[in-house]
Amino acid sequence: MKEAKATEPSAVKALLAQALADLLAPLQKALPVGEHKPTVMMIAGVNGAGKTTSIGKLTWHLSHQGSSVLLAAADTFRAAAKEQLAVWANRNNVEIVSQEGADPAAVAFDAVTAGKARGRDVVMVDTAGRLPTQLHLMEEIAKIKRVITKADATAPHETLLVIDGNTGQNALAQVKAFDQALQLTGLIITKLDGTAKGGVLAAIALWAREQAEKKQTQPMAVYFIGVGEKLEDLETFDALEFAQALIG
Ligand SMILES: Nc1nc2c(ncn2[C@@H]2O[C@H](COP(=O)(O)OP(=O)(O)O)[C@@H](O)[C@H]2O)c(=O)[nH]1
Ligand SMILES: [Mg+2]
Repeated sequence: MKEAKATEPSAVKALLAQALADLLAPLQKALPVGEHKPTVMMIAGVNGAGKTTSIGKLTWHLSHQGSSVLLAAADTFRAAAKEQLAVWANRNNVEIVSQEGADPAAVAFDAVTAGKARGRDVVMVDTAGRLPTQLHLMEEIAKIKRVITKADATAPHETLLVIDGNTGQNALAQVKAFDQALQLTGLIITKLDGTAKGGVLAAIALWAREQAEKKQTQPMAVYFIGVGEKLEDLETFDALEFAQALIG
């Protein structure tokens, strides 16, 4: 502020938004689709974060870009979960792989195998919600990932964590725990259509930068934000827009 001789509140706000945008910029990346056929994505997160809804919206987004999508109902804990995903599959007019009373890893395996056999561009694997403290469930989701790799040695190509934008600082703990279990490649932040602004993303960006430096890798991406419950309510992440909305 001294350097820019900013005294007006609006000028200070703009500088703050720019500083935040610079911090978030490395997270802004386009979701790569097309390098692998199928591109296999698994979607993880706590209960109610918006995993299934985001898969529905992402299916719409990718279909409109010309990709053929296959969904895997690997949330086998609740009968309703499969039906919920089937509703999104119907809305998008895409196929879904599910099994009665099956093991989630087996459903994921079948879906990846079917995606290859049917020549689909994208396979998305829905999973049951779980808390990082439920260690047996964290172990189970790591197993789902390993079994996906058995169906396709290069898969999963994306391992995404869905975070509810209302979560606050606990979101960072979620990112750390799911990353440890799954080596996340990206995030989707949901419910940014309400009062939530997703400020915790600043802490996540700092952590992601540290991790990337330590491991000499690219930081994980924030691919999309959820801004409602309809098919079209998914937007690609824009660091500057996000920062400006946060500063207000
Ligand atoms: N307003 C709003 N609601 C959302 C958004 N994403 C998901 N939801 C709602 O959050 C609730 C939980 O979503 P769901 O996809 O079932 O979560 P899951 O348990 O992670 O699969 C549902 O009522 C969704 O309609 C979003 O971006 N905005
Ligand atoms: Mg769900």
